[in-house]
Amino acid sequence: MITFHSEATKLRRALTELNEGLLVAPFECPERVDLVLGRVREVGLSEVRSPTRYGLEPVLAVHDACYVEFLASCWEEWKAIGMAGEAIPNIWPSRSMPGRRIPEHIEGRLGYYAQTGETSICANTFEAADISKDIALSALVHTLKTGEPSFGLCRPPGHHASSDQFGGYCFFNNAAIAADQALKHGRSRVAVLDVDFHHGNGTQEIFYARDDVIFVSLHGDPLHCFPYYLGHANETGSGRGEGFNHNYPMPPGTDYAKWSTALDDGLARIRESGAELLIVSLGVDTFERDPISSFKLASEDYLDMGRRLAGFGLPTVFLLEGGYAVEEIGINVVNVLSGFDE
Ligand code: SP5
Ligand code: ZN
Repeated sequence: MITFHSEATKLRRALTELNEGLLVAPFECPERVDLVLGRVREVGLSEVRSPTRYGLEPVLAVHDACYVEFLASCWEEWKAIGMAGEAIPNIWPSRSMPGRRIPEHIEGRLGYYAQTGETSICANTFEAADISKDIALSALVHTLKTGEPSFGLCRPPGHHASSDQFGGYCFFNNAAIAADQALKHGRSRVAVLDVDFHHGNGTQEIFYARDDVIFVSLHGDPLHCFPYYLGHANETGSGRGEGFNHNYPMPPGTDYAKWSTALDDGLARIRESGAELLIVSLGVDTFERDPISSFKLASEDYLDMGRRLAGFGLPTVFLLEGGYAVEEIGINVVNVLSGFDE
């Protein structure tokens, strides 16, 4: 295993997250990176390398150009008109007001490009998202070249980011960008397996009508859990993509015995698809003491998860998504990776 990491992921340090009606210190904080990296070093998991820079072309292959431009300039524009705090969206195009024209005012553009209100845009958000996707691409390229597994210590995470909207702490969809580039490097089908507690709505949206990327997500049932409006079992893809999207929604309280049954089923779908590469959207917010989630996985379960993924036998790239019980995030992430390496 090799780890890709950059200190620059910590440049985004938002002050606010709207949670339970209060502005709190964000769960998705830079300290997460230190905890995971600290554990990688503590157990001697792997060499730690800096990412290569890949520019915006791979981003523009999956994200809308005006969305990328918005992310690049949002914070400066927000400050320029004298807004007092962080850029927090508070109005959106909605069912009764679909929003076919993009507003000029930054407040209107902010809502247009936002899915959710919990994620504030602050200084260096774009820069951190840009390096996060470079970490993902560096991990991908390493695995494509060597066949060896790799771990991208991505931050901010990516799986909620859709082609033209940020949300759920995500700005660029690292896994989607990597999957798309794997195809451009000659793979004909790639799998994204999303084990984060939350449905990977962005990844699903990006590949929904495509058959070259199979998306499998195990997550809290959207009837009860964020992101609420996508992730049901009957969302199976559209057009040529029909049969290449598989959701495994599970109720709050789900433990590893039940969760791992869904994992095995999802892996069987990936096997049938003939995918040549596995990208794992690795969130560990399925942990029993995660502060914003409700599954019941224990630290040792992550070792078994890693072993099962290794047994699957495809070249594998792990990309960090969520996981917020900060003291344990390092242990749980590295347990997956060590289990894989056994
Ligand atoms: C990458 C990732 O894991 N993003 C998750 C974003 C979730 N943000 C909103 C969570 C709202 C949870 N509210 C639960 C309150 C429980 N006390
Ligand atoms: Zn999550």
